[in-house]
Amino acid sequence: MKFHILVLCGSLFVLFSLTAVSQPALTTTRLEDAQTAERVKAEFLHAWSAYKRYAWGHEHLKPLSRSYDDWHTESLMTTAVDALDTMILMGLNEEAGKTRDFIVENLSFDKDVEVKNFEITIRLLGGLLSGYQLMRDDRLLKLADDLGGRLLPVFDSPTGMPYMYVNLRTGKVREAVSNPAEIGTLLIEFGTLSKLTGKPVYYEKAKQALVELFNRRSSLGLIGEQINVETGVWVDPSSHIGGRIDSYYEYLLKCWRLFDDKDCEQMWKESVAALHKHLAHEVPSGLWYGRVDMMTGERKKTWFGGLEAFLPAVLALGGDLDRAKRLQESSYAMWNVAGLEPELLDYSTMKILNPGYPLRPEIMESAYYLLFFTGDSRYREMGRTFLESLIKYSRTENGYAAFRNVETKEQKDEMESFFLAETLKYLYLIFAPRETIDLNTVVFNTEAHPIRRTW
Ligand code: DMJ
Repeated sequence: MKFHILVLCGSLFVLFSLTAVSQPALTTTRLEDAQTAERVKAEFLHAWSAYKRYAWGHEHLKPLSRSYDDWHTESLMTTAVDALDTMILMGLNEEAGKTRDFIVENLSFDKDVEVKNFEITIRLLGGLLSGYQLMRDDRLLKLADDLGGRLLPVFDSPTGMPYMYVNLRTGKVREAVSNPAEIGTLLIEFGTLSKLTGKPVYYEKAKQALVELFNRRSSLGLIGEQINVETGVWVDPSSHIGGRIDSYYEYLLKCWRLFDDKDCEQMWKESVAALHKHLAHEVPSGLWYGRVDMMTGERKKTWFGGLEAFLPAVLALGGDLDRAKRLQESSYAMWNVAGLEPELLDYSTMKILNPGYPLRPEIMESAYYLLFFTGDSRYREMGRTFLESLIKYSRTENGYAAFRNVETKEQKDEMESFFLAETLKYLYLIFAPRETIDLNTVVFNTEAHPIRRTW
């Protein structure tokens, strides 16, 4: 059964081709959910208008000091590009049209700045590509192609695994000690760029990086936290699903689904089996995924945090609903220790180790995937908890503020672009009609930019 939804987008229209899945049945959205979706949209506009007022054209809003923060000496407009497709999904078409016009008229990558390849790829390249697919505006693809070409020198290492930094104008690269997330979270964006431009080089380079990393797994099938891309030697053997590793696993599964890439399928299946065997940890408080040595499998830490909370989404997408549900309950328990999510928790004691919270989206993302694949209203309840806590503790007069300490609720003068690109997008999708996005045909990159196989 096929649905076609026409979304007016300024003078353009966007065609979403959605294939309904057999389970669970599409349900009518209840009035309460529709009202909550509208509320999320209003909160998006509250944060977005503060960005426009105090940080327009810059990287990020600083909500407490009513100023902005740039990553480099010249801005790459990260928040504007990152937030563009959230506006489209929320039906804020006029605002999206204006933002798109501002981006194409003002954003240039011909800058003498040294950027972090991973962040620029997932936020800017991903945002431009999804914007292009949703708005059908060739100028966005042209910008993406220009950016992709400027990032390519990162892959010129002896192993083909990318350096961390590159100068957008000179192509000079730096920093050989990298990590699986930064090496292996590139193929959705570079692969899509190849498919849309007809230039195979992007796909080939990002795929080789992923395979080179996978090939350096231990005999247990595990990878570590840091590796030297020149020598191929592991620098830190700590194996987990948190920061520096997380989205490597996400992209193995998603690249199989998006590109029907059989190598990715095989790498995903082997890797996730090793995670279940060596990292999964059943303790009285539930199922968690901790930290082990990649070579020996010896358990090192009972740590889990906000970044780790991505895994239920990926497990649900891969069809493992049982583990996904149990792990999401653990993440929810972590959220409820302080009524906001800590960056790091010791799950053997339920004590918070790092009390920061930069407004991360992973726990909402997992609730959304589980809601989509199970239809269980439990995940809407979780969504309500997340939303209420954010409104209560994080909302400021001018946008939303991150936290230095979720226990004392001390705020931090920071609103990362992923709050608009991801956190509010997934919260919105939890309450919006289920058919807004079909997770069977749309693949979100790790920054929540929806990519469809239009090629
Ligand atoms: C985002 O930039 C992405 O989701 C990335 O995969 C992890 N870090 C942030 C959100 O936590």
